[in-house]
Amino acid sequence: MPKVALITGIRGQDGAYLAKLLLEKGYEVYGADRRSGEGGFWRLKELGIEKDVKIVYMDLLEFTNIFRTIEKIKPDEIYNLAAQSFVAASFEQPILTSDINSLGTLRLLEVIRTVKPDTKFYQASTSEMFGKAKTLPLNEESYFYPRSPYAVSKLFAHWITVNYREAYNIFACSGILFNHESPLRGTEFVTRKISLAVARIKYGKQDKLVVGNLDAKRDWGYAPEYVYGMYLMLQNDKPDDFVLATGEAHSVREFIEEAFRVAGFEIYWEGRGLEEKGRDAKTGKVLVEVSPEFYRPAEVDVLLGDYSKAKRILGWEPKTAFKELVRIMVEEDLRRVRDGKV
Ligand code: NAP
Ligand code: F7E
Repeated sequence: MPKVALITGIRGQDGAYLAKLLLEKGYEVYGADRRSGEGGFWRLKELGIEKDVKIVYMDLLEFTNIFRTIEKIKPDEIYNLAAQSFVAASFEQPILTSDINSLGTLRLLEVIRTVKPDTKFYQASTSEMFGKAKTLPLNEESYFYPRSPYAVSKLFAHWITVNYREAYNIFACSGILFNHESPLRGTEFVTRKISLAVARIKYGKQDKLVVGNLDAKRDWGYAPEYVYGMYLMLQNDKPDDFVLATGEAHSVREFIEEAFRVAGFEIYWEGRGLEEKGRDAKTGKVLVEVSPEFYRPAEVDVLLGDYSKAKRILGWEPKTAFKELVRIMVEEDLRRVRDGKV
């Protein structure tokens, strides 16, 4: 009998990569979809697995819906990847963000406790929970100081996962993942916004890239490697919490410079703050501008992770370094734009 996995957030970046991995491992994979519109399965299509994932309708906002789905499927493993995951939007929709991310996780755990307590549970926690970090690098013992409604909502989900493990002996793991990116990343996130803009600029379909805080630093890894870490957590002897990261931080500015380099442009910077501009070294043309529209009410300046526990216990390590990640993303977007596939 194949193992049965239920992935919430199947339309998202991680949902697609994780589904592919679990299918390759022989799992029967169910993907929970809240039916947010047509065209949303493009990631499963790009990975060639849209016919292999069994789609079930399940929204984290509706308890009875979750109850019936889990009762019917009886999954061995649940990966809770569904979320209102865009930090900027969480400032506009804080209550919805909490309902989905915090209470949605609790609803799932309550159903597991009631219906199938031997289900292994993975919670998609985040480095955003560290927020205004006092010391770097950050590990499982570091202090949490969330800086957005998103981060606060995820902190609730993290602790309720720990609590259900301790109170009810549920095999529940919290993966504290630092930013992980790929060509399947949503275009609202800064890395993919940059890679797509660079490709469009290269092919004359866009004039410039407009961004917010150029100095924010993140620990950016490659998403397919991170979903493998999620899988490893649920195969471990005992449930626990793990940081997955690369151990390197780079700024948005560096990401932009490297992305343009991959496409054959050299950028130089001029001005400061909102007046700062990135120009093409050959022509002087403005290719990058800054707008307050993309600044956040409270920013997380820098995140840098220490993945030594995951390495020691799970044997997990990141393989794709920063420049390689940027290259993968920009080259894929160059191909897509050239072939009219965006
Ligand atoms: P993503 O691309 O934004 O995908 C999230 C998915 O959740 C979307 O497919 C969305 O469905 C679904 N969803 C939203 N609200 C829902 C609801 N009420 N009921 C059911 N499904 C709902 O996110 P991702 O980058 O793959 O990240 C996966 C998870 O890891 C998220 O929980 C995120 O917060 C967390 N995380 C991500 C990173 C990262 O760097 N990527 C790092 C740490 C943690 P629709 O398509 O229908 O909108
Ligand atoms: O922002 C700055 C922005 O939106 C990264 C989610 O997956 O990772 C993600 O959250 C940084 C921030 O990701 C723009 O202010 C500058 O400092 O790509 P992002 P995020 O907020 O780090 C974590 C780990 C998650 O858990 C989340 O779900 O880049 N930035 N200019 C910009 N950001 C965006 N989006 N757009 C800009 O124009």
